[in-house]
Amino acid sequence: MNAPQCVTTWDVEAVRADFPILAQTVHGKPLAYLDNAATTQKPNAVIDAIAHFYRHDNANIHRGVHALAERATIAYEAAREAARRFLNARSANEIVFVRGTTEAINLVAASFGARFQPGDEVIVTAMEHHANIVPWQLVQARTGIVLKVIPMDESGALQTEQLAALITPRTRLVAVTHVSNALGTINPVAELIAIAHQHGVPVLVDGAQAVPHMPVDVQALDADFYCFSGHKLFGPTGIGVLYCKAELLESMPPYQGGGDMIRTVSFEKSTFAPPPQRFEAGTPHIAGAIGLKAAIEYLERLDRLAALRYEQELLAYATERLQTVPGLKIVGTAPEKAAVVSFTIDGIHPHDLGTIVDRYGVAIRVGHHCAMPVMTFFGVPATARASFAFYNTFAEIDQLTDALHRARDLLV
Ligand code: C6P
Repeated sequence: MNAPQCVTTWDVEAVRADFPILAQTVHGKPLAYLDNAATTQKPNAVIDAIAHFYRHDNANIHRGVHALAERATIAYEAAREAARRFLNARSANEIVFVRGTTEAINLVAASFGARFQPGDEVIVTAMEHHANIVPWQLVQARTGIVLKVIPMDESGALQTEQLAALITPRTRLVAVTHVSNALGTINPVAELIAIAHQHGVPVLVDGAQAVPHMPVDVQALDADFYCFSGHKLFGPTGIGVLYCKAELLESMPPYQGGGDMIRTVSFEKSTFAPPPQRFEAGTPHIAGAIGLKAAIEYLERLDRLAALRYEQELLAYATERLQTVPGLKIVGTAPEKAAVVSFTIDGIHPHDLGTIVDRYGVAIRVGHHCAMPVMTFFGVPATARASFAFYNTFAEIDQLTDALHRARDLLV
């Protein structure tokens, strides 16, 4: 298969110029950064926004009356509005800033989960990241809830039709990943939400691997909770978003206590601020929120549908090219996939693969990808994973394929 260089109008070289880190060599080879599901690289717009904040506006928010405090507060709240726009939430009050997807789910588990009773049920999918399994197991240990799992088939596609049968009058939440980080599977979340809502059950969507690839509209999905991490969206680490429908968020108790989340405090009793402040105790990651806003605005300047089409071409090309490597098996072949390819090569441990391709300038992730139940399902201890962003190129896929051929020559 020849690289389909001209299929889309996507100007990948122009986009790459926005990401200074990409223009480097590693071990004397051009860097091919194919570990975007772990974290994405940052455009100049994000780097500059963070530097600008610390150079000119740095102050704590919501507390000061001085000029810098006012500027920092306005910038932080503008970031909330950008996140609202990005997800098409109805109100900025439905946007809670958190450290990332992991903290978002832990917040929901601790706060919304506080109402669960022994025997109540939470339903997840067979392809969840540990971040959407372990918080529910912590609730389970405290409260005695039951964790149920929607199965997937041998391709890694979710058996969506199984959901209705798993729901009972005790089901309190369905918590599903939008896109699997280990397999790339895109789950039909609109359909899952519709099924759950027919039974009056709210739905949490882990959007960590979805938002970097596709536009998301929480109102169109009718998601009750939706969360993502800034660092996987070309923004900074340590900042993320939990979207929650206003009426649900209003009904939830605080997650952490401290400054900036209260209305009144005495030694006898405290009363709490309304959402989202109720859920943002302490000084938040102000610069992170400002960097995330810059990332969102950067994405808003791109043609995201063209980016998605381009990534799908990268996925098709990588799927074809990688299969020229003898003994290579792709793990996760669902019909609907984001640009993620997990694979094994007979006779080579994925960690050795990762180390060797790094010598050829190629960055991929190897391991269980914090999705051990997925590895167990496919009967492998680990996989190698190439995950793409809209700044990757067909030439980088060739570079990966060549490096894998060499690894095989060396090790098998
Ligand atoms: N997946 C990966 O390499 P945090 O760490 O909180 O930003 O995101 C956690 C998380 C939650 N859900 C999904 C679907 C994810 O993919 C991740 C992070 C990275 O696949 C690191 S393990």
